[in-house]
Amino acid sequence: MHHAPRRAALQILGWVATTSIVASIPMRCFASDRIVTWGCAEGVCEGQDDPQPTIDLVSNLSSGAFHSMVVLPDGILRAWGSGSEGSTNGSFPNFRQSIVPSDLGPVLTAVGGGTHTLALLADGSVRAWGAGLLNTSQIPQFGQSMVPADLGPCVQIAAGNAHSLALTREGAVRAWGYDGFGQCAVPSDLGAVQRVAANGYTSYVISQAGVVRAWGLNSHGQASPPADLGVCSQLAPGFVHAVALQIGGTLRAWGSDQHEQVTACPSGFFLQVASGGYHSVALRTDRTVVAWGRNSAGQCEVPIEIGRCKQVAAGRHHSVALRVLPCVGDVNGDGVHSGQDIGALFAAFGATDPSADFDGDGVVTSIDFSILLAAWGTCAPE
Ligand SMILES: [Ca+2]
Ligand SMILES: [Ca+2]
Repeated sequence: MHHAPRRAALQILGWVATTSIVASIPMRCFASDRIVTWGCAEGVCEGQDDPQPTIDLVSNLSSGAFHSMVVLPDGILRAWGSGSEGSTNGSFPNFRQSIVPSDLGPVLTAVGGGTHTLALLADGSVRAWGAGLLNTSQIPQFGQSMVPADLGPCVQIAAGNAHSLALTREGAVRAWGYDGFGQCAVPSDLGAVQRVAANGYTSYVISQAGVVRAWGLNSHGQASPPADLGVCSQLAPGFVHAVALQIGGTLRAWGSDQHEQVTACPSGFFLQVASGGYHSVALRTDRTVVAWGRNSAGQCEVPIEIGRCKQVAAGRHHSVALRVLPCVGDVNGDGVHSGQDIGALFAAFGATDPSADFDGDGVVTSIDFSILLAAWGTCAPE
């Protein structure tokens, strides 16, 4: 393995990378040092768990139903999973959704639908590929990858199963692709919008005031946000449920509860939430990861060795997270050295706290403080 030296280094720091976390569920973890995937039991995945080649410095993790993507620092988009060059399993939808166009300019973000991919480029233009490059009105070719010629520069994008959404620089919400449930019929009274979101056959926005609106399929109440939802900053729709991150950092879920997507929604405080098909994944403020909902392929079995993360994403049968690489002296696990680490170390002084006990003698002492000072500034750049 060409990243064995780093694994060895992690082991020196007390990290032991393993490849099989839950014995009963085949999965591949630590496919790269940065990216961790889980779920993907045998027979329900085609490479979603295998970002190749190993990708290190990445940002803007996202997933479609059967594929995942990251953006490299120079704006290059990498994708893996179903619909790639290596797709051979006929039971998986192969519309080349994981094959990034070679002439794509620098990418800011990308999102995945059921079988298509949308990319927002640095110049504000939107590109799409995969299913829906044609509009045949036959599944799944509904024109969802036919970006409107008059779209203009955009600031955000979202993808449902077979439709696409964009928020233009001028503040308009545009939708195209499959409209069988009115998911492309953008309400005329949305007002100022800060975010668009989509999954399944439903579309969502968060207004500038933080109010969630939804339209399209409402088979399980997924398009009916709770009346007392309050101000929200993020929205993570699943296929027939939705989870919002409320302004105080708490989560609220609604829609289908068939797999306890709603009733198992965790309490506590969060930085980010993502939803796949029938499960959700969230990043707590301490950067640990929690997943709930349908666990048919192990998609909710968060690997215990995952450590702290900075972003999560979810597909139909898989989950994926971007790790904060562990480094000596990073007490709060945010990937950098700062005064917060010194404060956290002194708060744990004299106590048993593995996150600040760098020499592993079981107690936080001045020796650990000197180790922190010696390591100052050496965390890997994000
Ligand atoms: Ca830190
Ligand atoms: Ca110690």
